[in-house]
Amino acid sequence: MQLTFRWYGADDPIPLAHIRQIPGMRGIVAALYDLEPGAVWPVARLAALRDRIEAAGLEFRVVESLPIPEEVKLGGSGRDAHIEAWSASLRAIAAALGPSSRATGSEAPVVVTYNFMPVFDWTRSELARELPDGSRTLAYDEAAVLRMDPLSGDLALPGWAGRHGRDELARLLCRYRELGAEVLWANLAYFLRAVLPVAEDLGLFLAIHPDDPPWPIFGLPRIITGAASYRRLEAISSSPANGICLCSGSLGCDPANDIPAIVREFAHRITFAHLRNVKLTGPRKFEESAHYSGSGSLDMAAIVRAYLDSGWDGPVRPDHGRAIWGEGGRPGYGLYDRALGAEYLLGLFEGMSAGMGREKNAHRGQKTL
Ligand code: DNO
Repeated sequence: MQLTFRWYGADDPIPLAHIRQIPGMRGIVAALYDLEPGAVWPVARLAALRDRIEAAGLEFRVVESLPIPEEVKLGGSGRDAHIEAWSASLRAIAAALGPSSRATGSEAPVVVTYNFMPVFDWTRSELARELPDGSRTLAYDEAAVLRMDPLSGDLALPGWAGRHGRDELARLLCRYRELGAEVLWANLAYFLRAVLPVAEDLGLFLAIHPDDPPWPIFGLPRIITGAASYRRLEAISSSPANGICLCSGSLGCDPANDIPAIVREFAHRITFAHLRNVKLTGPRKFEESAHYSGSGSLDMAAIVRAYLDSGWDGPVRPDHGRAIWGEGGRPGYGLYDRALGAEYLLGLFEGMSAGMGREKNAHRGQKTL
């Protein structure tokens, strides 16, 4: 596996040099975050980002995310032009990072993460809940979310830039509520049938992020919620580019999702692994915990075991961290707790893969990670 870390570019208070000091850290997960959904990404800006990351001794092979305009998800009249623009950004990504770019020394495939969540990306009701150990974390309580009015203007969601004005947001919510899950699926299929051949030609791998949390919110449909969704996704296209970003923390909020079983069933589709824990505190209620199994509800060792048993290889990132040791900054995306998470994951992978390869390599004294 390749250990990676999400970095928000020039706006990120965390220097690349600090990320470089996390043992085993190999790659940066980044994007052109200042560009609006629908904009074509310029090759020169991607190349500049790549150069900056490489100058810090890291590699840039994973894009998260290339956002999809609402008109595509809604199946609106302008969708073809937006899909063409999205494909043009794929070409730019391939030119800057892909096999046709200058030699980066990396053989790792280039992955492009996206999601198909209407309007809001990941949603929480609290951004800084204090835990008994004094750290602060993101939390979700369905009852609190149901009391929120997304039109009130003061909704502070971590994954939502609030880019729509009140009237536009009201129109969007209305259109999605009328659309329903089946049409959203049809619109995803339409999108994938257009972009997968482009990605495949360019040698890129897409990675759809699950809906977080994996159930409808504010009456909006959400469709990437567990194993059944992945079976349906695979039925749309068997292209190798039709990949999954398996986020243990997002799917793990629903206790019906057995993450190790999902990893085993879909390892061949997983192009990017987000590994984080979550503590379920009641029905549709959870707190983001530290990565360690003992801190949350997921058995992280069983999840890593499922990846290793499946012979899976690919980019992995620690996901959200708590705010610890007085660190402020972007909710979920500080340095310290994610670095602890990275080391914990590295330990699980190293310990288990050493165990698995011991018989094979013991006589040669080889490292097996
Ligand atoms: C949250 C992230 C998501 C993810 C997008 C991918 O921390 O995992 O915002 O980047 O959903 O498109």
